[in-house]
Amino acid sequence: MSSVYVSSDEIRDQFSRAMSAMYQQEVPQYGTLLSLTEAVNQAVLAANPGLNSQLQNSDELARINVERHGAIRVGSPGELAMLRRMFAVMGMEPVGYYDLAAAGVPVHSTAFRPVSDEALKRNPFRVFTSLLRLELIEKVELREQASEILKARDIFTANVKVLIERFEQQGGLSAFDAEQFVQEALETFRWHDNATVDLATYERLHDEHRLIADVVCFRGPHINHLTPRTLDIDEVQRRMPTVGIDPKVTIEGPPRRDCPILLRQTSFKALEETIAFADAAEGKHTARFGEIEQRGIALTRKGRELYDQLLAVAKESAPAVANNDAHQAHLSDVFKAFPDAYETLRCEGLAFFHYQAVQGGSVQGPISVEQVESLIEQGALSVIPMIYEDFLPVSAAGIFQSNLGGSSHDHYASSASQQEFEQALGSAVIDEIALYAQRQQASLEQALAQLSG
Ligand code: OOG
Ligand code: NI
Repeated sequence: MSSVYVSSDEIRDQFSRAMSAMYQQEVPQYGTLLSLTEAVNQAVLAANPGLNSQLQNSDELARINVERHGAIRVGSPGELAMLRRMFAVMGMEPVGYYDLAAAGVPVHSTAFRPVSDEALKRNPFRVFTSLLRLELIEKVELREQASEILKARDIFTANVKVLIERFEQQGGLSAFDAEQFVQEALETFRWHDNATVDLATYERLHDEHRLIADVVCFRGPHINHLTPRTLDIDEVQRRMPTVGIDPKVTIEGPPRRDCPILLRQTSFKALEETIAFADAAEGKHTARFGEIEQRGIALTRKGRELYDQLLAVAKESAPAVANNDAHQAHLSDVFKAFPDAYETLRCEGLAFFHYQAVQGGSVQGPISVEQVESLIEQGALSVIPMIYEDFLPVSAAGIFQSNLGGSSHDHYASSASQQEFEQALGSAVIDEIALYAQRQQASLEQALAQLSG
């Protein structure tokens, strides 16, 4: 790509900062949560010099304070396909398929995110993107009405569409165009406190499912949360009430461990906001909330199967009282079956690592797999945990549910349809586990080449 163009990594970095600034203005509690997260991260780093240098080694220290994920929900295949093209300008590709219908939420989702080591280092900004499954609305008339309403809207500005096409034709954007792109793209995610429908229509859709009303009744897919990454989610959860934030009851995902795995998340409940409806009636809508996450090591398919299995065991034997302390104690108990030392995780093929050649080491000739183990023992090769960059369907459902006023809908037949999702998207989604495996393999090959070079 010619240097007259701004890199996609740069555009993504600018966009994620602009989005964060906009959301801080829209939802002041998000700013409070950012400050709390930063304070906790600083305290954790100060108390753990070992963690500090581990994060520095894996290039994560630099990214931790810009790291966020956001979430949006769209209503039609056309919207999803255009979003794919918009995120491509920022070097973000659809990774993973998440079926939420099984958990009573009528959507299926992917995460747009950067995929290469380099791009992730620069800014790992991700957007969890859900497509409403109108076919799951049982009442035919309501389904058709929702579809008509969605047909009438265009969630993209005219200029952003021109700039996306220009990017696709030229293979990049100039600095001037990139700046325009960021501003125009931001419009798609902005909050509007005026609905496109009258109050009665909103209420009918809301009665079917609050999420359907959220997607269908507004001009666009407002960003519904932005999530900073913390190094100690238990501490943030504990401190949330001290800054006036009311967290959801339990932290989603695995329990606290010496070697954190996958992803732990918690959120604060969605705000009730005043809306002007198309018939001039005033009403309330709740959609936007705050969330924090703590990320750990990425698991192989074998590791993921063990995680899913233990999570299911924990759910079946869950304590009657649903408070976080009891929930976490029970999880920790069940997860004793999951090895909690990096060396064991690696040797048992449960998790992914980056390999690095240690300076000064050198080996003659080609290197066999058996030698890799002895190179690690000798200290010529070092291994660094690879961070999980994706999401978890059960946790995501928990985050959704905590913001749907507790009304659960368990009547959606579990009918994952990745094919339909990909058809709407206009491309296949990338298999996240294959991606971690490729990155691990590439790092090993590079390290070995350095050692034998
Ligand atoms: C998305 C909820 C899922 C996560 O981090 O798992 C999510 C939504 O509410 O639109 O954000
Ligand atoms: Ni989220």
